[in-house]
Amino acid sequence: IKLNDDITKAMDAESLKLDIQRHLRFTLAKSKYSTTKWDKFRSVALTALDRLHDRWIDTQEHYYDVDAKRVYYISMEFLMGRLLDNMLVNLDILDEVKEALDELGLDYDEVKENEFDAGLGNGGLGRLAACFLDSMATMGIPGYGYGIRYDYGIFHQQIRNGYQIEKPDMWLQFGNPWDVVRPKVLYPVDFYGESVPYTDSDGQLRFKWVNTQSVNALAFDTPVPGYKNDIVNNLRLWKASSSKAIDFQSFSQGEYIDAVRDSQLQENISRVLYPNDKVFVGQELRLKQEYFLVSATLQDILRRFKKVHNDWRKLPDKVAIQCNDTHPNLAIPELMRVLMDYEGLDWETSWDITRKTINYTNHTVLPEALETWPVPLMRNLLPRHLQIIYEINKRFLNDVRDTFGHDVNKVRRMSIISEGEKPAVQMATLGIVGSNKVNGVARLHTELIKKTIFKDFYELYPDKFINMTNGITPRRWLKQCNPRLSELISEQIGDSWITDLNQLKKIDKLADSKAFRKKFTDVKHQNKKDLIAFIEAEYGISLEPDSIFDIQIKRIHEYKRQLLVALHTAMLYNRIKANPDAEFQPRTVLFSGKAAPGYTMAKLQIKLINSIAEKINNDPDTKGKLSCLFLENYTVSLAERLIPAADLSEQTSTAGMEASGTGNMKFALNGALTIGTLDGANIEIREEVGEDNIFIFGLTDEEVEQKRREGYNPRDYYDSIPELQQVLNQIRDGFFEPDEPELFHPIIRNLLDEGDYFMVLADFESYTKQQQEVEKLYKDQAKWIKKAIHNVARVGKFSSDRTILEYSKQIWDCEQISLPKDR
Ligand code: DL6
Repeated sequence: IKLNDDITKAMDAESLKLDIQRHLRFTLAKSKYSTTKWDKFRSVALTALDRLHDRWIDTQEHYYDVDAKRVYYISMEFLMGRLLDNMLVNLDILDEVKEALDELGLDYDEVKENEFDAGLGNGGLGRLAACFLDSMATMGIPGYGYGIRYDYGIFHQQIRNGYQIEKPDMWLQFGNPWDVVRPKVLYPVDFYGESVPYTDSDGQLRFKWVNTQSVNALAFDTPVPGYKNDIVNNLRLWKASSSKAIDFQSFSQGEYIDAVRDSQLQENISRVLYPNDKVFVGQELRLKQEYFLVSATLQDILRRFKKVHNDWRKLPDKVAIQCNDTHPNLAIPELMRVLMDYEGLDWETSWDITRKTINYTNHTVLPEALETWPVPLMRNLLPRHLQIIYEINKRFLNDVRDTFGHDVNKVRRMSIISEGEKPAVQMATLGIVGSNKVNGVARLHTELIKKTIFKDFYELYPDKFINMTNGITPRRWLKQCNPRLSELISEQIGDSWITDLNQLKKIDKLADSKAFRKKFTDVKHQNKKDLIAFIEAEYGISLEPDSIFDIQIKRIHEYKRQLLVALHTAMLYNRIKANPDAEFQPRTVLFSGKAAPGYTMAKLQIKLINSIAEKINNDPDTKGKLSCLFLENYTVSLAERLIPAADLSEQTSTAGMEASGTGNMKFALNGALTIGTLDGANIEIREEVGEDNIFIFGLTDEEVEQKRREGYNPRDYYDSIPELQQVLNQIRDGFFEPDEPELFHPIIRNLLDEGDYFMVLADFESYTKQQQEVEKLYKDQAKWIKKAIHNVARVGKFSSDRTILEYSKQIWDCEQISLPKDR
């Protein structure tokens, strides 16, 4: 190989080929006999990194040069998925890399399969953070993601005999090719100890946090490129590293295990992602993780600020912090602590700076998800923070009394510390009191938080609450995952839609063109065939491409109501059995999603879906008519395969319970029609695509509330809907699980005897009626495809670029930046 500097910079296929070969030989030291698949992937990743690092340094230097206001997105979760495609697309060298690999006798699609998904998140909240990173870089927002580099991300799900089994996620087993360790970016994070008062040289009462135990946070950086704009932002993830590698005293006494045990325990902080979605687990290790993230991140942010500024009052002009849910809300007492205890500022100034700098996003109204840390736990782990929180609360409640008078109940409801037998710190309240803006993630959700969980606070601070409807990045969720549709669109309207998704409106009128519809249909058909081939290879099941691909993929949770889809599927099966010769609209029902390991009901629902699927798939009467499959181990990569092939997107949550949803946006953007409730962002999707182009069913959030108030009896529905009764009886009597006939009794009890909290039965009839409309429409392919095209054309609003620009203008008050041309 002839080496010259330029091959690390040039973007043509020939140079890329040379760089890939160079990395194989000189970085990885592999011969043609020893090269593995992983090496091939890594050498391509390293080739991309050569180009990324250059732009990364330039971008970061430029932010200093122009003294940019920076945005810090702090999140316990970043569900990044695979990065290779994204890096190459945003660098605009995907085609060249494909060509280079082709010349080397390698297939790009095979090479990219060797990357592990970075699954450092549970679901929507973590994936939103990942979409936001892409949009911040693409929109020229000086954004930084801060999170934890878990050794183990979301568990690997296996389905064995229909049950979910959790296995560790070994994403780092060969190392992470994308990140760069920064051994010198290492901060101590303290825990335990006590807060002691002293008087400073000015006679001021101050506090010192002493006798602490300390862990180090070590930085790992991943480049985050914008789309074709040379900007490369940074995702910094912290790994816990022991402050003393081994205890030399015990080591020298030969107690080797004891010597390493302590350091192991300290490093457990970043060992594993908590796999719970929407349920608060009040474990000390989780609180440690949250503080670990916040402390290291603030030290880093403030160090960067201090490099060029010496007036702390300027902090809100140069720094905006966004807390992704309440998990990082300890940033509020932590910033107060640093400003007062280290920088010597007074309370009022520190409070003013803190409140102007920090913002908090709420992602759920479900009460069981709200974080409330027991006071004794926090006192033990973070005594100085608890003291600050008490002081914040004292002052805040004085304001409440000043505004509302001595309304004892109100004061109790609004207190940051809930009193009673088990006093606890209310992290959402802390977030509201200590922040500049609080936002919900879809219009209905924001209205609901103002009316329900945060009602008192909305009365006190009406201007603090703001809506930021979620979005998804068009790079990953259309350009990358659906290259056929992307090319078809670009062929018609050019490719400005990639960074300006409203441009898709231009294809709206093409719905009337037969020729365009034909091409659109072919794209969907090919995508379905790709998925069919994948499923055939993985599961040995063959699917019918002309059937409706009816897909529900998301975390398994009762409020999302996978059960509704499962009951409907079982009902369709009964219809086939009752009338095997009748005409039947073929349908393929696909599910995927993980249940929290301790969520018994959700896990039982997975088993039920698998039992129903088994019955259907093994019955010759269903052949060519109905198939059902639960795909194991739902990941970002699996979503990228499924969404482009979908005809129907299932968004069936009980109205009022899904804050936004983002899967709903991904499906519509890829030409699937939605069947959904008036919940979360479904409402805004309906508004955009038009009510003729979406199947809405079920109770509204207000009707749900009314029914709950007035008394809801699910048995009324069981008694009056024969097909529903039949399915429920079958489940109860072991029809789908003859060897264990009572297995699903808890599900039936929950629906019929325990009040059916999520109102599955109340919405069943309306859902099945809309499903009939689906079938009717699907038979008229011209009409169906027209509506599918309208969906693609009209969902531009749901680009995360739009969301990020709204945050930038209305919350962060920061500018879009572009790099100088002559850099
Ligand atoms: O905002 C992102 C995402 C929404 O789209 C989902 O509707 C919502 O359920 C999810 N919320 C959470 C909250 N978990 N906790 N805590 O994951 O956020």
